[in-house]
Amino acid sequence: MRLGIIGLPQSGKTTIFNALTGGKRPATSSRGRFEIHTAVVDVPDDRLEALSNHFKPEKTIHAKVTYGDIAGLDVGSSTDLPGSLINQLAQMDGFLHVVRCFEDEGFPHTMGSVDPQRDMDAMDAELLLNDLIAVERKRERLIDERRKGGGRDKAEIEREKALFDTLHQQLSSEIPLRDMDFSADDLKILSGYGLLTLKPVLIVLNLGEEQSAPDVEFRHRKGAVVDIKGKLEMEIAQLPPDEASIFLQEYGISEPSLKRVIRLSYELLGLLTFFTIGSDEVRAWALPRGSTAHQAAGEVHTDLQKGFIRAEVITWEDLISLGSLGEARSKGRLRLEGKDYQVKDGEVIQVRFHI
Ligand SMILES: Nc1nc2c(ncn2[C@@H]2O[C@H](COP(=O)(O)OP(=O)(O)O)[C@@H](O)[C@H]2O)c(=O)[nH]1
Ligand SMILES: [Mg+2]
Repeated sequence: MRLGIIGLPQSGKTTIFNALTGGKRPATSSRGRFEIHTAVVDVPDDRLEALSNHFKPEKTIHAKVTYGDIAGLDVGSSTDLPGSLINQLAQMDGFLHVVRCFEDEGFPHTMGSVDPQRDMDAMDAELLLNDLIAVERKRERLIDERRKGGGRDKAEIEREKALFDTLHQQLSSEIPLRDMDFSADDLKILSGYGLLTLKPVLIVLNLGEEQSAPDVEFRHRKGAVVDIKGKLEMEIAQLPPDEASIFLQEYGISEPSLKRVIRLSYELLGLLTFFTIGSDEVRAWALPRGSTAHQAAGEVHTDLQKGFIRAEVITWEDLISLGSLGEARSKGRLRLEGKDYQVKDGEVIQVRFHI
């Protein structure tokens, strides 16, 4: 799962990337220049910690999210976004949109004043415009295709045309595509187009040290807003753990602030977590909500999916209170489920398979 960190130049993208990843990239802004840096982050999970404390495996492996710090996205320029940038954005599963709230005279805002609502709306509009252009191009291609004939089934072309007409209508009324409800078939058609406003977004208000969150209006149905003291959190993320906890106390920061952003972005992507317990390893896995036991097996290993017979399922709490998979099995507390079983968040899964 890949999340792109976007925002205006100097909004604090690199700073927040460093805070999330414990990284040390210099917080310089490469204005106007497209650049991307990525890092993989463990998703914090108290349930995994509990399982690990209980089973004491050699290895405890977290579910992962990849963050990309994407520089070079600006608003209000008269030209289209560069293709290489759009390509990168299109490959993301969702966005963290960083909005500058901090005041810093050393780094004046490029628009002369700090105004979170203005910046947030401007970036939203930029992404929307980009989708509108893409949708218009697609409609023209469909009209061409219909005129020439001979290729695809006519009804199929008409169906796509109708879909893209609806998108066009929505975008023209400034509604991001993520706020629409699509059928699974429509989503399948759209999945190849990398439309940016279809992707989930988490607005991250980047606050100064002494600041509390300003009142901004997030005008859309789907998405969420969080605030974070970016620079302070980055500095803490780079301290050795014992110094970090002293620092946190001094500033009265509840530790989970970073954790909260990571977990929220995970939820935003519509993921659930399931666990596997091996002889030497306790592991958390990410899976889109609604996935089946068969898909969960495939996430762990293709052999498990190919040779899938049954899944043994139990909640993480029940497993801990019963003590072990063996105990749970002998007490008849491991549920046997088939291929199409929908996995639920927090379940421990053991796949029975043949090779
Ligand atoms: N005072 C203050 N400065 C910040 C904060 N976040 C970022 N900055 C500063 O703003 C400048 C731009 O930040 P950077 O992360 O490079 O922004 P980017 O261009 O969006 O990647 C840097 O000098 C940062 O140190 C913050 O929360 N408070
Ligand atoms: Mg940067």
